Amino acid sequence: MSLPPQFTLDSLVDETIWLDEVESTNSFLAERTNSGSALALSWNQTGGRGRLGREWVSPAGGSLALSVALWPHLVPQPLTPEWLGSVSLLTGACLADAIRPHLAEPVRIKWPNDVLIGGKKVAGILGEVSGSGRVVMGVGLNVSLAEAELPAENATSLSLHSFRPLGQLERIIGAFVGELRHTLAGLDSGLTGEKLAWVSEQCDTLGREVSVELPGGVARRGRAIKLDESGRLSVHFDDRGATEPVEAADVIHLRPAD
Ligand code: BT5
Repeated sequence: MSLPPQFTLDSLVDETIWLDEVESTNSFLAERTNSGSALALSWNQTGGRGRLGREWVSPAGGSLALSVALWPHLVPQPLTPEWLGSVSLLTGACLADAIRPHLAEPVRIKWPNDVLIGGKKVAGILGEVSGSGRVVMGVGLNVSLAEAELPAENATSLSLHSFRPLGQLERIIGAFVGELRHTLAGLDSGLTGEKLAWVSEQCDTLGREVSVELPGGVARRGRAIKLDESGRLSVHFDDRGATEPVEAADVIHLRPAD
């Protein structure tokens, strides 16, 4: 890695670990006993995990798996669900912000954990807490996948847009990790003020008609109104005529005609 001085990864985390092959960079960091911050990266992740037991597919060499074991001094004790929810959202916002200067197209986030280009998923985020209380945020980023290599219908990759990987990817990673560290400082009080406004601005879900798929398979339609201080999405549901916060769910963006 030859990052510009302000983005030197070694100055941002205690350890940077490139892995030739790994089952899951999240599991790798969660299982380590070191207590500092760390970044694990691999171009060859063989058993990537998504949320709710789903699979994350990283075709070798074209999709980057990276995980950050968060800086212990920035993680509140005890951990609260509000803080964790906020950090997952912020991680997506930090990544989108780091990618944006390198692309001509808008880069947006989708609640709760996707980064989108042109409405398609270029990255997914998985936040986990290990048995020892270590918080690991994982990112799967599709970098140079060709159309035929995309592992899911609504997927895209950076190089299918105006992105030319060499050199820029290192800057994106450095800017992402630096921004994440900066953003986590002072988050104890929740996602408030400028941080909430900053994430909301980037969130493509807000203002849209959505279908909210709740655990258990129930889907409800409504309009996404706002994000709250815990990173939850407030939805005005058509069936009840009321606005309610949603936390563990998937959201489908519906076009006006749906
Ligand atoms: C996510 O889950 O989007 C979180 C993905 C996190 C992956 C990273 S890689 C580094 C770290 N180590 C891990 O083991 N995991 C993390 P979810 O919202 O549940 O989305 C999963 C769904 O996205 C799948 O069911 C597919 O439909 C789709 N999908 C799978 N692979 C994809 C890809 N490469 N690009 C776009 N979509 C994909």
